[in-house]
Amino acid sequence: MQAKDFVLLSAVITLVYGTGCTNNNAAPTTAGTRVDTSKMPPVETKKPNSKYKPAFNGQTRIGSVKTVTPFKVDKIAEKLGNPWAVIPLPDGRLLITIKSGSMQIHDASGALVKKITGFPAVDAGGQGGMLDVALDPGFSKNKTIYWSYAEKYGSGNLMAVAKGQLNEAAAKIDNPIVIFRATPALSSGLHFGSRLVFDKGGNLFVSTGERSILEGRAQAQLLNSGLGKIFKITKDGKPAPGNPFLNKGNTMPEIYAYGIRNAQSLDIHPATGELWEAEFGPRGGDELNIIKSGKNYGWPVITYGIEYGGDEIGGAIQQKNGMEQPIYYWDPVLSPGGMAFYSGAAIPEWKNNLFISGLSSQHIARLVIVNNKVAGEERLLADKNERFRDVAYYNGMLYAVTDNGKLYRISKK
Ligand SMILES: [Ca+2]
Repeated sequence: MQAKDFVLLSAVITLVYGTGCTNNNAAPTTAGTRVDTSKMPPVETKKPNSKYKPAFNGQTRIGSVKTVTPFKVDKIAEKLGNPWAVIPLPDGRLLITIKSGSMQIHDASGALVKKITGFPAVDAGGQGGMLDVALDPGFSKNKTIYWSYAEKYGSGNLMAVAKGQLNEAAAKIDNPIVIFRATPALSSGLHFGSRLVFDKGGNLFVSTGERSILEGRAQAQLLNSGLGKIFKITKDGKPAPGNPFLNKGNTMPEIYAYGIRNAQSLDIHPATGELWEAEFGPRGGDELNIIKSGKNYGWPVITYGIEYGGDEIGGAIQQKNGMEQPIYYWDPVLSPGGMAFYSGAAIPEWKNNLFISGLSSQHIARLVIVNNKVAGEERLLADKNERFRDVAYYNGMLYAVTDNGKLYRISKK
């Protein structure tokens, strides 16, 4: 073990398990409960799809970790149809989007409180439909919400972002208005993204995909196309001040970062304030990235995956100057739905860990993060045999929705 590895490992042990003298809230700290992640085999045991090598140690198949604090998993609702997103309201109730084109509010015990209608029509074929939702930072007073959806547009379809106000009874959306469209429209039922997350400055990050078809895939590298991008917009859908491609000629000024394949996963790290993203790659190339202004995340030029048919992609390269490396990747894939950082102290070893819902992988990935690298991975709820579409954090608890219409709560026992 090299000196730098020892420093990292010590940091992992300290972060995950605390030290007896400095952290009274830490999990049990006797020597027997400490886990040396470098000696635990990775959670992934299947053969990788590609023969590619990671750019650095720990970029894939990190050692596994295991939660020691007792926690419980409760299925608190089912038969929700196709829920796509779950977010907490300020009072702890849950706002859930339904892919067919509506939303509903459930109380903290899972009971349905209200169905919300009145949204503009969604294009609910394939991966399209009602997608993500975010609350205005002033939601408690202005009742404004923002949502993303697949919209029929021109002769094709695209991902649009709209906003409106929940009416007094929270049963209808008032004044719905589209504030942004990820143009151009193409005809495809796939890779719409998307997630919405506000930054501390009150601007909205929006992720989208490249629509899967080759015509869209190539546009992930083009700065005059809204496909395969991360955007940063104001509450009115204008380019956010300070965006990297403002006034740069033939560019879309709402773009914040590019070279994205299909990102259904965004959250802000609670300690660093940085934007984290996970995206569906090709076969064996799902990625975790930290998104920075103006950066190129490489798709479809560099990737750790191959086509689902087995062919290599482009020049079959994984690294290129001017293109960002993922901080982690999965081969075989995770199929990342939504993500949420755990920011509370109820389960101390989870503080600032990242949880990502897995679709085809059928579990929730828990990632221990140290110095912006993945330092340990655990699979949660793998016994449920569910495609996890989204995960949310609220007050020490995690909530997750599945494609099969179930709502789970994960909390300290
Ligand atoms: Ca990438």
